[in-house]
Amino acid sequence: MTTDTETKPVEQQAEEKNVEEVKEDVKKEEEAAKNAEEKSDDKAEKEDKEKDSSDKAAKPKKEPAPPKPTVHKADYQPDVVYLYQFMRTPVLPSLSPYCLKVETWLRLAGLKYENVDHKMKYKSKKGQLPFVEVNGEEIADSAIIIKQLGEKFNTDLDAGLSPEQKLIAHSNISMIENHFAWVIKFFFTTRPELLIDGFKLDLQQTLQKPLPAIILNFLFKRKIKAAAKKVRAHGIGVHKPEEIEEFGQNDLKVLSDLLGDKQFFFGETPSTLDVVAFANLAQLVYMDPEVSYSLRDWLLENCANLKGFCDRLKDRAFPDWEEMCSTLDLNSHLPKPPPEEEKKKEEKEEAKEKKEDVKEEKKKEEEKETDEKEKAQKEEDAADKDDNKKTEEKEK
Ligand SMILES: N[C@@H](CCC(=O)N[C@@H](CS)C(=O)NCC(=O)O)C(=O)O
Repeated sequence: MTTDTETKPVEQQAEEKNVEEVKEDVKKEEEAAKNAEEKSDDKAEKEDKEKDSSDKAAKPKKEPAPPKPTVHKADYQPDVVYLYQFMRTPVLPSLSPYCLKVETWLRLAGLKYENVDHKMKYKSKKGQLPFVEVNGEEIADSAIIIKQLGEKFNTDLDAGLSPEQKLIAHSNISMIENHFAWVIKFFFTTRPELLIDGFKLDLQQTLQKPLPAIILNFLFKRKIKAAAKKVRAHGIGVHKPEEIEEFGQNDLKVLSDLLGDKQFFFGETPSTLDVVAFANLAQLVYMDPEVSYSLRDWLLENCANLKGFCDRLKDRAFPDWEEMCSTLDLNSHLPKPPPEEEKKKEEKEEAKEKKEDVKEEKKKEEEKETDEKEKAQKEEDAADKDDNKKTEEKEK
């Protein structure tokens, strides 16, 4: 009797072994995440208990030690926002509309920020991306990030809106994020090739795992499956694809009519609604045109003003868009340290300038010395002359 293993080719056995190992890793990761969640619940419970007992005792207490920073970026600069998000793609700065929303907002608000190259290792304490760290504190969820950073740095893109415009903004942001975004997620999760080809993804770079293609595909499909479950849980996923596409068209029509021929939704200056609309529409508008996608084609045909709007916001917030998509650099907005050759050249030039400065200084000192010598000589001559004159007068 032969066993199953004996009858399979060696390569197939190796691949299966790899897949099994990855499954084991993924299981471990999931357990670690669960433990972290439980730990954080336990911690909260412990903190509540401690608070209760300290309230009861009501004794004067020692000043508590300042809390230790619980952030990943320990060497942070004060007031710099550290953004944790997904990797760049060759067509879009981020696959996630929530990450693109935060980065676009940071740029329009003019805040100092840096993307942390975390190699897809971290998620927020809420288990998602994006999150930010600022002055040793984590803030998670795109809407909460924008609200809290706006308050902290006194920036509000909506300060110029009337109360009625604020209501319109609120309801449209809600429509985009709680309805339209799920339409897009439905298509991405039922047709993963839309994501892979439409965003020209290299799975090794996207997932930041140096694994064979077969394993990367397995991991990616696993993520897509988990996302598809969420789409069904949202409720939209129970409908037929053509019905869901129509839902998407209806939302796009609302946005297109609201925008009309204005530059941005409320005039010439972008507001938070512009940021949210851009971050979600960009997924359709900038997807590789070679990849067929009927909702994108419908948008371009029937809502041309939305494409113009995306281009305007992109130019305003991302002058380095082409660079970041071609180099996949997370921080193309930051000045680069000079490359080694340039650095050497600069150092040489600095040394040369210093040498010349020293020479000049020496020359000046010598000239000063000569001047002083000449002056002293003159004074001496004058004194001699004076003495001679006095002696002559005495002799007379
Ligand atoms: N409400 C959150 C939504 C963020 C969100 O859904 N993030 C997704 C990616 S688009 C995520 O991190 N999912 C977990 C995962 O990919 O593992 C926000 O606005 O930031």
